[in-house]
Amino acid sequence: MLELNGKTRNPIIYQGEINMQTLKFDIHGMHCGGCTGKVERALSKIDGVSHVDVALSPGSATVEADTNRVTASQIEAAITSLGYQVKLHTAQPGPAT
Ligand SMILES: [Cu+2]
Repeated sequence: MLELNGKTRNPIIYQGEINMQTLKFDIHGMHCGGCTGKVERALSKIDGVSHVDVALSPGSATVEADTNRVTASQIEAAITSLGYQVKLHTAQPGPAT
């Protein structure tokens, strides 16, 4: 809706709306600080990503991103292209296995 209190609002405001989310990824294949640094640098460069924290053991990345500008699968693709296996870590409890 572009009307608020009878005033038409600038659509630019809506285009610029941000949706910050913290995404956690499990990463396999990193074996040293060079690997974590490589992932961290690659993810930091992605437009919409504001903060990246990569851990070596267990391999994971915590990414704060504006999901209106970048999707989890784009981040996954960036990690995959470096040669690592990655899976979006869901915080919700899954079915018991
Ligand atoms: Cu390494």
